[in-house]
Amino acid sequence: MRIFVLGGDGFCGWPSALHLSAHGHDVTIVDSGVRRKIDAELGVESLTPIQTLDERVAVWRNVTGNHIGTIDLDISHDYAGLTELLAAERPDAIVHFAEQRSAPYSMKSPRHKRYTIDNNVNATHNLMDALVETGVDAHVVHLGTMGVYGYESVPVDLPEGYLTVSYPDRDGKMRSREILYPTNPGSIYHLTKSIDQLVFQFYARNDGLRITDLHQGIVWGTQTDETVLDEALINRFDYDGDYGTVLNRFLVEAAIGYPLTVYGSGGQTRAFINIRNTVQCIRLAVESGDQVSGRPRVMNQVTETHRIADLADLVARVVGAEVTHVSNPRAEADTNELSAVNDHLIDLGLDPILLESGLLAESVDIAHKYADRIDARRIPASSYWNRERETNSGVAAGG
Ligand code: NAD
Ligand code: USQ
Repeated sequence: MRIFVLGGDGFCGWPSALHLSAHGHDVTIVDSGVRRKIDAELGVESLTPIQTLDERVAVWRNVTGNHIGTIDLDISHDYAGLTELLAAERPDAIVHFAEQRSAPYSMKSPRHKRYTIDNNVNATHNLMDALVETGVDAHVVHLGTMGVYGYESVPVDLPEGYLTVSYPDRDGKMRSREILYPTNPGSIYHLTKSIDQLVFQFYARNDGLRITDLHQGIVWGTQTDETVLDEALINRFDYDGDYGTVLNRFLVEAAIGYPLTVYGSGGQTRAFINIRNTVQCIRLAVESGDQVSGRPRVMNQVTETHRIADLADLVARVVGAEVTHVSNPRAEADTNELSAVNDHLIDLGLDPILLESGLLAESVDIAHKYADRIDARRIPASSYWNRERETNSGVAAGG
């Protein structure tokens, strides 16, 4: 298939592009490079030394003989460029990773809130609008997030996107219908994924666009079968207070003897998935596109759930580290339960890699190998959800 990977220079996009290419697909990466500019803004670098996108695809070609095209395009602001590209190339499928994906970055300041809304909502809407304008019948596979469901400790296994609700009509007769699961986002970033869902619902109904929305959990790990083929193909690994996700942060912290930063009680339960499973799920979603018609297909892209405090204990045990509880910069439930159905992807062939698989050792090795690239000053959180959280952190409000 001819596949566009929007955001294909990022942490999930790069290994997904390689995986799709390795499986015989004709891949083109579309990326504005904004994530690398944000690294510069924050004064931080990936733990792993990532090459430029041009170097990466050249090495991939040398190693495998496969060509991956690259297009430098901001899909949120260059609508004309996007329509021209779609009309010229007419892809069969489009994987849409191209959004600002950090919750803390989205909450840093009024500017960061507006940037995240502007970038993410326009990216998704421009893509829908451009598909309609050009008449390209590409299946869109979008990365959503488990966070759209919120963390309310409901005593159910979260369904995949839709909920059947019953309510009395004005004559008291019970009616029933399926609705999008009520969304309860915990950050501006998560809010954009909630808005994306409504955009998809509209364009599927109004224009018959074919869309799969993957509600993915927190991704851990770095390498995949494809990125290990050459050091120049290595994947990004974020560890800073804005972009580092919790398990990868704990591994880096352990590698340099920095006490593991559990926010609050650590009673928050979250969903997780290994990056090797991410790339597999993307391929399974793309290759099953002919099953998608009518309303958007929603699949929960998760393999397990864990309490943050348990993860810290696990890393402390495996790597040997101290655990510390710091004041939570985020306004979120201190404790919650979470369980989610993932039947769709399991039925398509997802083979879950669980934390106990031994792959943790791979990330530990990477953290140790590149430990001299870690800037410990970038580890503490520097983004607060509201004034109260900032005051509680001991940092002067506004500072
Ligand atoms: P990332 O920041 O590493 O990659 C995103 C890529 O998109 C970057 O290369 C960036 O330059 C590009 N991009 C952003 N805005 C763009 C625009 N307007 N035009 C063109 N390119 C643009 O993020 P990631 O971790 O790879 O996440 C990819 C997607 O998966 C995101 O939508 C994110 O919300 C979702 N997701 C990620 C995780 C995770 O744990 N990393 C979990 C669940 C969902
Ligand atoms: N946390 C800590 N210590 C840390 C970092 C985080 O205790 O050092 C806690 C947070 O308070 C939170 C949990 O760990 O309760 C998860 O935080 P995270 O930064 O790992 O993940 P999150 O902000 O939810 O975002 C990440 C990705 C995002 C994706 C989301 C999937 O950055 O793109 O959408 O995971 S999910 O969480 O399932 O919605």
